[in-house]
Amino acid sequence: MTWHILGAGSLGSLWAARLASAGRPVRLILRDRARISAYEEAGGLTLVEQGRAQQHAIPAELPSGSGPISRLLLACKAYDAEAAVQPLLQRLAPGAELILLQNGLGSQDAVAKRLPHARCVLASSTEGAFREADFRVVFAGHGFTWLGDPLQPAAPAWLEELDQAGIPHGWTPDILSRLWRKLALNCAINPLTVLHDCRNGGLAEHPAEVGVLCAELAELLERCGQPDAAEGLHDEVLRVIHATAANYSSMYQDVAHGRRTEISYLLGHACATAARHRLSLPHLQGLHERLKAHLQQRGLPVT
Ligand code: NAD
Ligand code: KPL
Repeated sequence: MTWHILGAGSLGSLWAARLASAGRPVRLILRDRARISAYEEAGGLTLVEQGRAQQHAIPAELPSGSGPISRLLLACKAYDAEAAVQPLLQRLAPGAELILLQNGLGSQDAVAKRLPHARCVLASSTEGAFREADFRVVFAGHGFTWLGDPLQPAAPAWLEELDQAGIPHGWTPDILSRLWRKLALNCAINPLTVLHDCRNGGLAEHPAEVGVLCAELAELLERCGQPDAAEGLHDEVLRVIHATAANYSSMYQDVAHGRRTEISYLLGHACATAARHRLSLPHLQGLHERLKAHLQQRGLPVT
């Protein structure tokens, strides 16, 4: 079965190149004719691994292309996900499966609501990749991708294809817990690195601020039925700060490059969930306000 991949960015290109190298049929879905022309001019996707570049001439098509789609990897940013699936609705075959690779929470529900007849598999990834140029992606760090379907615990047969493609992954019956845990880690670290203008390790200078955020995030996770995601959160945040001390967080990099952030699907989602549960989390809400003001000052979207 063909893997349709929407989003030839960092993670989409990584998956596309690995699946194509393993002999799986892959087709990229690019936004418009201009992107298709640019792609053709580039001669395909280039993946750089350990300094070695390899080009993959994977066929590309428009969202309005003609063939049915049975398996779709949605590899765009959370804020693009709902709009990105809209033009594909007519093409989805009965029983189609989507893999939603978005970080944070909120976009997955928005996509699933538009596709009541498709299976949505959610993913939470710690793989690292970045775009060096258009259609040229650098594999930046080994990670792992958790996959799961909150509505259907049985693992799909195509996981075997991920094994063959060398995509490190695991199937979990509790993907929401994984997504909440990552969201909490990202909320405790990423906004503070932006506001303090520092690498992850710089947060070691702000232990009280980190501690109080972790306590509020753990309270939120408990209240919204995710006690496992709350377990040992503060310790893990400290461990990640230490282990990734030299790195700039993904949100820091987005802001530094003048790119839109996924704030609405991280802090925004956490604060909206707290409000729905009538939970007062003053530090988290204050952080959200400070981050929005910071983004606004730089002309970046606050959603
Ligand atoms: P990216 O910006 O590199 O790539 C997204 C691609 O989607 C872009 O090429 C964009 O043009 C394309 N796109 C957006 N809307 C589209 C549309 N309507 N039609 C066709 N293409 C469209 O993003 P990324 O870094 O690969 O991130 C994807 C998701 O994975 C994010 O939620 C991110 O937080 C998460 N993630 C990324 C990494 C990483 O290392 N890059 C690691 C873990 C998680
Ligand atoms: O995932 C991250 C990111 O930068 O987005 C880490 C390294 C965990 C920091 O939150």
